[in-house]
Amino acid sequence: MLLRGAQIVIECLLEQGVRDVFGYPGGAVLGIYEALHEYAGQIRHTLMTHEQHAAHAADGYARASGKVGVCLATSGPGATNLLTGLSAAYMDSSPVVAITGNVAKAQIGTDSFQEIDIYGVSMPVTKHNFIVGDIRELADTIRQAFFIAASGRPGPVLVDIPQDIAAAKAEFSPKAPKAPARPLLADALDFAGAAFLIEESQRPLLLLGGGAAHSGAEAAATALAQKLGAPIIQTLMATGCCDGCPQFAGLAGVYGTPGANALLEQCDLLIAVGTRFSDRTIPRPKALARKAKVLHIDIDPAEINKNLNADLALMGDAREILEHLLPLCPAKAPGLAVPPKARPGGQGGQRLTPEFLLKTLSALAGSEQIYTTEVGQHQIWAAKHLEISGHQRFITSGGLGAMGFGLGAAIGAARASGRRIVNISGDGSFLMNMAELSTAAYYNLPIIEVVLDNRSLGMVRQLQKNAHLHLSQADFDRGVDYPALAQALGIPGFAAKTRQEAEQALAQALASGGPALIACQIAKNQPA
Ligand SMILES: Cc1ncc(C[n+]2csc(CCOP(=O)(O)OP(=O)(O)O)c2C)c(N)n1
Repeated sequence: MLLRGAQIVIECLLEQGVRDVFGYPGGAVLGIYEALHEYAGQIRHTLMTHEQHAAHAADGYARASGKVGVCLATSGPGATNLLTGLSAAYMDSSPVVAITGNVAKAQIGTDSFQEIDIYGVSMPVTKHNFIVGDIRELADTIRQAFFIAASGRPGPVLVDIPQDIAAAKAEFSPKAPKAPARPLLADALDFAGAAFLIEESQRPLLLLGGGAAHSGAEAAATALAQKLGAPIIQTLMATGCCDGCPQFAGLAGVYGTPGANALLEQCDLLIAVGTRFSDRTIPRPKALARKAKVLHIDIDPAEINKNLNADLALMGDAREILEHLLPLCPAKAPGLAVPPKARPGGQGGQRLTPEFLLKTLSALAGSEQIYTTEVGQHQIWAAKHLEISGHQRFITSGGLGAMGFGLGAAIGAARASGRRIVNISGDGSFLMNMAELSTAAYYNLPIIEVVLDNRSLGMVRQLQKNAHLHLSQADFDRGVDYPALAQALGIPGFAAKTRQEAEQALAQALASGGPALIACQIAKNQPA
């Protein structure tokens, strides 16, 4: 059939099974928005308040559903606004396809209105990107973008479509979507070597990263840890993966628990699954590498020996590799004891503390709860104190650490799952993206925004204090009435200063089913 480029875009999205798009219109995407209107009822467009959050929403959608998330923006400022969101998806290996409009081909390179070389600018923060120069290539380019985003180690892909390509006509014939490429798989020799390393070890330890969470390796990792009598520790990206497992020993790294970090020092074999060994997880790689052998399991060959040298690597999907490895490994007597979990919870007398709040939330939340977070101390408290089990999920910006991520991701996750989302925020992060509450309100999304109000950019404050610097621009008390602000946006707002008020507000907000905000006043000085 003969279709306009913009219609071909929508046909290709439908072909890929896309039913949700997060975006913001503008001149260079008028054609695509026109086509969206023509196809209304087949694709649901969520109009965000900022393109950055459209990219975060696509990312949150992908993480909550396992499918590719899609965002759409106009040329120039619309496209550049996507970049932080794409960077977050890139660093956390989340499959996103971003579609941007651009000025007409003839205007490219003339400094025309809202013209930006988004192809050039997005190159370092996307897995791959395209600019479509010929209408006949449009459909296959979009298909390729989905294939690349979801294959191997997932990531964001950008497709830039000049305005005249969206307006031009071409023949379109549907094609079945191509399944993502199967990851590399380690061979029998690699597995034999890994089994030997494990057999030789006295004190094995499992470290799970985002790749383990992404591939659904929880059960296989738990089974392996139990067979080897080995504790499991995790990076921020794997939060919630193995919370319920008796072998689970907490968060590793800079903000990790002392118990988990001590295990890193004591182990003689580190079985690292789907982690890139970021500096936040392994701040002193040399100290660790001297003590322990490293068996690195990862889908991306570029990760092997990048930040930490591996004695052996098994390349492939984390779950598949662990499932293959399990029967090859000998059962072992425990070498390292699992330290008691550091979850104080009850401390602080009657004061409202993050621990109390997050534990209470965990107790009240149902088995389908999805948590998202912004970035700061509240993010670390959430990772440490939320009790995540079963189908519950934890979605956070681990690599880029982008304040503003959470509420956008919550909107995407709500669209993907229909489940209730609780976004854990700080007051600084909330002030960065609060306009997005109007999106939650407008679409009546089941999102509860929990603002941990410490009247400061707490994590910056903590860094300044730890480095004996002056407290510079880290404290602010703008006297914002958060509940009133929520009400102005059309959603219920609660203020909690005491434990009792927090408990009541959480219960009411959780019961309401719709969007809500709870502002919880907590102390300024509490470290993450
Ligand atoms: C977009 C962005 N700008 C700046 C930072 C640096 N930064 C990291 S944590 C933080 C403070 C966050 O404050 P808040 O949201 O109130 O959380 P808290 O640490 O107080 O829990 C800042 C400014 C960042 N991560 N992202």
